[in-house]
Amino acid sequence: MPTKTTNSDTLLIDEPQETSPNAAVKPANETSTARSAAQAQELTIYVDGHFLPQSEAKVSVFDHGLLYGDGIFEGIRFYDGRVFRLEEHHDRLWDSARSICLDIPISKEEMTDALLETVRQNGLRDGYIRQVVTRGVGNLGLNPHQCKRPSIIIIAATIALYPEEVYRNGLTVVTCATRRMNAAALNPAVKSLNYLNNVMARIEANLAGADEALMLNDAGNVAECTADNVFVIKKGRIFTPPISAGALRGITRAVMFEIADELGLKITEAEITRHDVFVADECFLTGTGAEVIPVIKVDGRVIGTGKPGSITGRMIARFRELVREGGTPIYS
Ligand code: PXG
Repeated sequence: MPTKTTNSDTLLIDEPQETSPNAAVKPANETSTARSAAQAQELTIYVDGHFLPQSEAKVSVFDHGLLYGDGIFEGIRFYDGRVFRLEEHHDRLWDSARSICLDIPISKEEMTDALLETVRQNGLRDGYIRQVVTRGVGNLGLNPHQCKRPSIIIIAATIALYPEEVYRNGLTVVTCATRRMNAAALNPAVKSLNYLNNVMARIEANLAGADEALMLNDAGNVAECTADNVFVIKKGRIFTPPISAGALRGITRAVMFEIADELGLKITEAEITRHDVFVADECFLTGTGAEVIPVIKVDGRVIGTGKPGSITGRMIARFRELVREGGTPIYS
């Protein structure tokens, strides 16, 4: 029997809906009202140097990003009019690009300008940015040599967080059978548009009625969750899998090391087994979407007291302060 879940996604982009094609059967005045209401709700999207209403923001069906998942992305947050850790996200985007031999056709400075302008065009102060670079238009063969120019897409939207009670009560996680990709097949450090490995894991979590899936690597050790890094706490010490275990070099993960330092706590990168998770005093996940979120049950085992632990609480509290300190100003 599936356990009750929070029934929430890490990332619930508040996407304005397009009018249904069936709207045409409505009386003329109602139709035009519906259409203008939908247009008023439309986001402005950046596509290859143009700012377009979302209904016109399109890429070719011959784009290899669609045909093969050939491309890369970043998910970035902004808080109170400032982008959090933009430089780190761009460094990772450019590293992903280099790794897959994709030349991003604009500079980091130009990308920053485009990204800030996209947020401004949408008049947002708090939200989430999806930055995508596709391989571009090619032919139906997978060889990218025909793809002459990568496409850049930037979407800025509001984001629905997990409800606040989840941060107070914690998540339920299950280990999934889908293993995190082996670095020799496709290095999980590349934030590629091919997220099917994670999607399959996420489906397993859904089928099990859990909030997230714990992904193991080929050796059977903990790698990460589908869009989050994993931390466990035992006797006041914090542990997280090393990058070599198949964990993404998460930007929120790196912030945890900074916060731990500040709080006089130690994070050790170590091989973590499911047993280590089961017997942990506390467990939490980190990611741009989820931020820092407690886990209270894994594979039916209650973690610690079954309530988010005190160290997790301190990490969350400091993280929430930190995201409002500094950052790249959007409106200045
Ligand atoms: N692991 C994986 C596999 C990820 O994709 C993280 C860990 C956390 O990294 P950051 O840098 O965000 O702390 C990620 C991040 C999505 C989505 O659409 C996924 C991520 C980020 C934003 C949105 O679910 N992945």
